[in-house]
Amino acid sequence: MATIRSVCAHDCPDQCSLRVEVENDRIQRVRGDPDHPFTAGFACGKVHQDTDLVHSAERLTTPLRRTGPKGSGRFTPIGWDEALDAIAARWRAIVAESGPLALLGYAYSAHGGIMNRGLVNGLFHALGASRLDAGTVCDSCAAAAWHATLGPVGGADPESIVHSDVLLSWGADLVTTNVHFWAKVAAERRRGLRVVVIEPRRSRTAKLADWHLPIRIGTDAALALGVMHVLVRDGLCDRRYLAERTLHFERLEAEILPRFEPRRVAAITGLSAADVEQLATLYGRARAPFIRLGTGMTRLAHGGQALRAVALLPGVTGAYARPGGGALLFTGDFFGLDTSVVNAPSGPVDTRRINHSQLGRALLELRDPPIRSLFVAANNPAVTCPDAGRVREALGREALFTVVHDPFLSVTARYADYVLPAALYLETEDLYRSYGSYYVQYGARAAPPPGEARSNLWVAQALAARMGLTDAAFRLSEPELLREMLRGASGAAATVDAAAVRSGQPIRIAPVGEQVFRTPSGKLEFYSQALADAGLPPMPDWHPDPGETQDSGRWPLRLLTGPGFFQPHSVYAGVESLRTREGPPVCVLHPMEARARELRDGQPVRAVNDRAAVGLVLQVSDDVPPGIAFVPGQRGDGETVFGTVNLLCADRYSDFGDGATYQSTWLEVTAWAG
Ligand SMILES: Nc1nc2c(c(=O)[nH]1)N[C@H]1C(S)=C(S)[C@@H](COP(=O)(O)OP(=O)(O)OC[C@H]3O[C@@H](n4cnc5c(=O)[nH]c(N)nc54)[C@H](O)[C@@H]3O)O[C@H]1N2
Ligand SMILES: Nc1nc2c(c(=O)[nH]1)N[C@H]1C(S)=C(S)[C@@H](COP(=O)(O)OP(=O)(O)OC[C@H]3O[C@@H](n4cnc5c(=O)[nH]c(N)nc54)[C@H](O)[C@@H]3O)O[C@H]1N2
Ligand code: SF4
Ligand SMILES: [Mo]
Repeated sequence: MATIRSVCAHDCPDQCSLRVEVENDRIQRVRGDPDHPFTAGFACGKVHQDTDLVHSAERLTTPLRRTGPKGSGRFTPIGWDEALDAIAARWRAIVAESGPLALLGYAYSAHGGIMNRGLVNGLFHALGASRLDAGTVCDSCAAAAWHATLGPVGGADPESIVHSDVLLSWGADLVTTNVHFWAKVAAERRRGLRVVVIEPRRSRTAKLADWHLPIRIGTDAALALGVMHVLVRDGLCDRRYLAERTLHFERLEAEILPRFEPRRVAAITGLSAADVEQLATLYGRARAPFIRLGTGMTRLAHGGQALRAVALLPGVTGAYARPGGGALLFTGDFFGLDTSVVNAPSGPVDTRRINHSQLGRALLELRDPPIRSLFVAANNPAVTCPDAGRVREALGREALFTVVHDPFLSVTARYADYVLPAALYLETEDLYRSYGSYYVQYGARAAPPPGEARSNLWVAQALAARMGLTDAAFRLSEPELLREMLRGASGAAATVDAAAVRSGQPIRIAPVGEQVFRTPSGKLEFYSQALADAGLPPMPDWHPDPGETQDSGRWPLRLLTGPGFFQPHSVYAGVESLRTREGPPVCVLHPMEARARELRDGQPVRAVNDRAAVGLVLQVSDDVPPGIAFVPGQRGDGETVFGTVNLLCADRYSDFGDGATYQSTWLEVTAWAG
């Protein structure tokens, strides 16, 4: 039995180092690496079972060509050469007739490796195709709010939690989505670290907290401004820090904060005025309060304002200057790796851009030229994109030539003209940089893929060759691409030793000293001229959203989405044991709401609004407040009673970063009547 050191490529802030036990080219066991400080010897409950994922009988092992109507899932196996030749021939014909903008191709989040994600995008970059702004379904709103406030910088080092006395987990279910940080937090609690969870439902993390503040969805900006109001009133601001390191707090203090007295904040957030006072006192008196920002608070109409307001808090007390203080959203901006080697080997600097959240609309409505071919890798937009109904309508059109590269016959793949079998991450080699901790690591291939499954990188290179692209990136091996990326690195990454990276050891590259800001002013911006110039409010504020107010008058329940504990989005949809482990796809209602509708725990229900009706199984629990329908995860057709949750969600943009607004969705839940 050999043990191979690899890296977890699931879309997860922890980016674990893994020890993979392999016998006769077969993966036997996946464990967390004891010699990685952040992984600390354990893999999460999901990856612990990744042997089931790798060895699933439902894996695709040959390329497939469609034989039935789109969506029917009827295919015939074919060879790689036949598939690739047919795809390239069709693309060449489309480019000749309509130009390269008629092509749209991308890889998204299900393989987090820089090369396996990057080179697919690099292929379409080099072809001059239309370009997908992919992060909009996930974190573009959060990232835009962070950038407008601190600039493109990494946040507080999660390992600095050893210096913290208070942790605010704000809009994150850490036990589920950031469990290695949670393990560090748990250890520090024995030392006296206090944990406050701010989130609408009693999540797994909230249940373990010292204090849970069940905030009303979409009101975080009001709470953060209320805390600031009290900090000012009670003299708990760090005036020197505010003067030296921040911009225009005096304007916020004069123009915005007076409106956020605790009583009004209580009415907005559904918390009590005493809670607001107590939170402000706890935060203001803490020596080194650490805020772990989650993206959960940003997936709605005014999500950007929410995250921006919370990210400003450590500036008011000067916590950004103290070890263990500050805030963490992401770390990725810090590293300075040159990913253009794979992402943008050649091709136009800019081209027509398409928002991922509006993929369906773009496929249906764009003209001059319309999108005539779509290539999808590591993404399942028919399930995970907002307005999934429109995505499906577009995928169902004969005129759209669709190619999907996936280890499984995903819901999206069922619509494809050609399906290409993908290797899973343990069957690939890649460079990883974390977005929730400060490590880079090179992950080795633990075993060969089954049958003829191939990596994203291999497919990108094979298609590039057929499309006549000559960039070096399409010829280089993984180690050679690694060398190129390090050669072009700037900032912190420029200091790392290529041989050390290549050896597979985790390399820590972390910021030292107080939080830096890379805004136009070089300071933490309470007032952002860049936002004002973009037509957005320059200072954080909270107002009800007119669209949400209107919908809430028509439908009684608001949708809350959150992560599946055992299900990273739809990645495990193709494995029987992993589907069973997560349980049936549920909609969770408070007992009061269930009673009012005469619904019982365990019965099939219809989640319905103007867009669609989706069939889920009812779970009755007071972990969810009244007025909310909580649907964890994004489970696809075949698992659900009917449809998928994103059929209910509009493709409206968030205020910052044109992000998805799943939670600006209202609905009713009734008994399932077929
Ligand atoms: N097990 C598991 N792990 C995952 C994933 C998964 O699907 N499953 N997905 C991965 C990916 S791609 C990502 S982007 C990250 C996301 O991880 P996080 O950044 O933690 O974000 P979410 O999991 O979307 O949401 C976190 C919490 O926000 C809460 N929330 C919702 N609305 C509000 C609000 O208005 N205010 C506040 N304060 N809280 C709110 C939700 O109840 C939820 O529990 O997780 C990654 N890790
Ligand atoms: N309602 C609602 N919708 C959401 C969210 C939400 O909170 N609520 N969260 C959003 C977020 S944060 C995100 S990041 C997106 C994620 O959405 P997606 O990117 O669609 O994520 P997954 O379902 O994780 O993976 C998509 C596909 O990749 C395949 N795959 C796995 N590994 C590989 C590989 O190595 N190569 C290839 N080619 N394919 C592979 C899987 O089998 C799966 O079919 O969903 C978003 N959708
Ligand atoms: S916690 Fe995240 S990075 Fe670690 S093994 Fe689980 S999914 Fe992978
Ligand atoms: Mo995400």
